[in-house]
Amino acid sequence: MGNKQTTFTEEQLEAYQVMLESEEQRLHGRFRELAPHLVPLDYTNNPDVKVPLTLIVTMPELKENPFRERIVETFSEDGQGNLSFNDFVDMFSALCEASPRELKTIYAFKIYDFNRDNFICKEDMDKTLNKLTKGELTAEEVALVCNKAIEEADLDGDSKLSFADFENMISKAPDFLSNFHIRI
Ligand SMILES: [Ca+2]
Ligand SMILES: [Ca+2]
Repeated sequence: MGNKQTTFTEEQLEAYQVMLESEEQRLHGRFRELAPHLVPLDYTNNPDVKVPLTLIVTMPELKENPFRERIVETFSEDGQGNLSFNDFVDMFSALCEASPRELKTIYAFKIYDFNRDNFICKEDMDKTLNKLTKGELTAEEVALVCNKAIEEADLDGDSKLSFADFENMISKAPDFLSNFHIRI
């Protein structure tokens, strides 16, 4: 006797699989159009191909984003800013609107942590602010805003933001993650 519940679940699973596959194909098309001379059409054997940062940041989804280089660097497994197709898929799935807030917070922290010491310090904050304001503030103004932001978010008083400090800060500013929404 067939079990209806199981059949239904299997069908759902299959539909989900098909959706994932077509999504991946779509992303692969986007990946390939960035560097048709590098990326083979047939991806079944998962070839070791990487597309350089300079090409990735030209995508319309990224080119207006002040953090585009940092975003790509953060998802680049080789640390040089080159993206494999897997890195590319990870980047767009982590930053899409449907991605969980916790995941976005983790990546936003990595993106802001320019010197990768697992803290957001004044120096990181300085770079962030300069990117956001496109150099419209004077060095003095930037320093003032950085100090203020760190002072407010720094829960343990070590003058830099740990992930816990950062998480707490973000929970109070829901718009904060909007720089990290990317629709592809
Ligand atoms: Ca840092
Ligand atoms: Ca702290």
